[in-house]
Amino acid sequence: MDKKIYLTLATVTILLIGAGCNQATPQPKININTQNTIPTNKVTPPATDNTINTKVENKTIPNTKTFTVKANNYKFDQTNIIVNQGDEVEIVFVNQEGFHDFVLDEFNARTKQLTANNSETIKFIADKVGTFEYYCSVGKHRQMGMVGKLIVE
Ligand SMILES: [Cu+2]
Repeated sequence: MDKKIYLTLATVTILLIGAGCNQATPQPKININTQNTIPTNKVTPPATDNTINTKVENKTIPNTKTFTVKANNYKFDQTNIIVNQGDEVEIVFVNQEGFHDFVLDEFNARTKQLTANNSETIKFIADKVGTFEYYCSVGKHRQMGMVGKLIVE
C-alpha cells in the first residue's frame, strides 16, 4: 500500500470519527421534576356528621310517677297527688276493705269497682294543668268524703 494513500485514509478515518463524535446526539436532559413525581397521598378525613340529632324528645318518653292509693271505708289514704304536666301517672289502687273504685273523670281514668283485698293499676298522661278531684263512684262514697286531689303543675 502506498504510504501517502494510507495516511490519507488514516486522516479521513480520524476526521470521520471526530465528526462522528461531534455529531453524536447529546443525551436528552432528563427533566427531573420532583414536584410532579412525588405522589400526593393526601387522605381526606371523613367529614364529621354534625347533623345526627341525639337529643331525646321528652314528649315521647314521659316520666312515670307511681302512686299507691289505698281505699278504706270511706276514705283514700292518699288525698294529694302532685305531678308535672306531661308526666305519665301510674295509680296502684289497693282496696283494703269494702267495695270501692278510683275515678278521675278529666283524664278518663278509672279502675273497676273492687271487693276487699283486690288491686288494680291504671295509667294516664297528665296532659293538662290544674287541680282535679278523684273519687270513689260507689254509692254515696264521694259525698261521704271518699275523694282526693290530683294537682298537675
Ligand atoms: Cu268507695
